[in-house]
Amino acid sequence: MYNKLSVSTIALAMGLASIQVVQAKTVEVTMTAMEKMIEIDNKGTQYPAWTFDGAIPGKVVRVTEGDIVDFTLINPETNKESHAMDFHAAEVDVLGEFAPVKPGETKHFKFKAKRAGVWMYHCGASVMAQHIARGMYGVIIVDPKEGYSKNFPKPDREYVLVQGQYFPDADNYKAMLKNEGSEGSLINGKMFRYDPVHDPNASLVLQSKPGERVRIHYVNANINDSVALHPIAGIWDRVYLNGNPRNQLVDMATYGLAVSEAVSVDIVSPADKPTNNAIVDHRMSAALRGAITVLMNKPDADPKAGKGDDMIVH
Ligand SMILES: [Cu+2]
Repeated sequence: MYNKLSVSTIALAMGLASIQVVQAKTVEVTMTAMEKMIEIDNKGTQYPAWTFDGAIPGKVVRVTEGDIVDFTLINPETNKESHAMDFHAAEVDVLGEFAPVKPGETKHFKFKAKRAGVWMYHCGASVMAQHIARGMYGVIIVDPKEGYSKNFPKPDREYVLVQGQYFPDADNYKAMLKNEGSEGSLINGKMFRYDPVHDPNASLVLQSKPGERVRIHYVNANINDSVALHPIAGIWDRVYLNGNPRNQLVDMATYGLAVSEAVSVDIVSPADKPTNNAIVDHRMSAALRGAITVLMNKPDADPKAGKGDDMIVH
C-alpha cells in the first residue's frame, strides 16, 4: 500500500553544493461508508449509526508531512444516504474533492499533506450535523517531517480519543441543529468507554507505566459543544495545538477545544508510585454523561498498550 516516490532536490548552503534527498510517499486510504447498527455504550445498546468502515470513530490515518494521500470513498448501493469525506488536513475544493457521493458510487481524490498536525476528518454530506452526530468522523495524523526532537520528545505511549455527542433520536436532525436531545458524550464511540469507575460495564482503560510520557491525540467531534480537556490528578506537561509541535504550551490544567479542533497533549505521571488519572471534559454535562477516560499508571501496564499503529484501544 506504500508507494515510494523519491524526490531529489539540490540545495546550496553556505557556498557549498550539497544534495538533500527528501522521500515522500503515496499512502492509499480506502474507506467504505456503512449505515449500520452498532453498540453505543458498554452494555450493548444498539444505535443506527452512519460510519466509516463500520466503527466510531473511523480508522486512524497516519502519514508524514509531504506525503500524498490517495483516497477512495466507497458508498455501497445498499446505503440510503449520500456521504462524503472532508479531511481537515487537505487544501482542496469543497465543491470538488469534498462533494457528496451517492449510493452505488465511488469517489477518488488525492491531496498532499503539506502541514504537520492532528486533524479531524468527517462526512460533509447534508445534513452535516446529522452525518457527524451519527458517527462519521475520525482523525488523520500528519507527522512532522523533522521527526522527534528535544522540543518534541518521542512519547512512550500514544492514544487517540475522539469525543462526540450522542443523540438517541437519530433521525431528528432539527433537534441536533438546536442542540436539543443529546443524552450523553461518546468517547471513541461509546459513553464511558474507558471508565469502569462510573460504568460497571466498562472493561477498558488506558495504561502506562509510572513516569512514562503518554501522548493523547484528542479530537472534539461534537457537533455543537466545546470541550474543556483536563487530566484529573495530573497536569498537561505539553499541549501541541492542532498537534503541531511548533504550537506549544506547557504546564496546562485545562485546554479548551473548539468544535472540530484536534490537539495533542502529553502527560507524565509520577515515576515513584502507581497513580491514576481521569481524562475528562470538565464540562460536567459531558463528563458525567460519558466523557471520562481512566488512565492507569502502574508497573505492570500492558507492554503493548499504546504502542501499536492503531492508537484506539479496543
Ligand atoms: Cu455521511
